[in-house]
Amino acid sequence: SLLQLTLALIKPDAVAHPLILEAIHQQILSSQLLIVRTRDLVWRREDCQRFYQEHAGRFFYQRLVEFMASGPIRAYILAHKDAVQLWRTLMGPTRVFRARHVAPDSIRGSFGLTDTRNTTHGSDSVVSARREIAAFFPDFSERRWYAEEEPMLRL
Ligand code: DAT
Ligand code: MG
Repeated sequence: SLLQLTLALIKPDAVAHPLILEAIHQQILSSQLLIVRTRDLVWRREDCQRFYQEHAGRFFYQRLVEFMASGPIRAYILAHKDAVQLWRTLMGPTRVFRARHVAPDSIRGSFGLTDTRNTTHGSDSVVSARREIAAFFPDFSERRWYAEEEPMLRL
């Protein structure tokens, strides 16, 4: 079956600490996820606002936008037959208290600081993954990747 793609982000709180950044990167490498593309950047506030549009109006929206634009982040396109769910499982629950109790060995359970500064992002569906990948990797053609690269990775 076809490999699925997801967007993963390492957020400013985790990128700011080289050992945590490295630990998360190693968790990706030692998982079954394949790194398709990666990129380091600082996000413009307007791009954050657009990316998190679904949360506009929530009490944490402003805080979230400020935080995500506050320093360098790392973006990955990851592939696996169940990439969306696998990466979300590795991350653990959104909120830090729950992450520490329900999934203490997950990335958020291990390194999350608060409900906002929770180390990582992962797309929540194949549909949002497509939109989110396009936002971070405008030159990436999913169609070409499925035609030219995916068949090789699946061998
Ligand atoms: P996820 O990142 O697990 O997909 P989400 O889409 O519900 O979670 O929210 C996006 C981000 O917004 C989340 O990673 C951190 C922030 N956030 C969510 N709920 C929050 C809350 N109750 N308090 C503070 N920040 C929150
Ligand atoms: Mg989400």
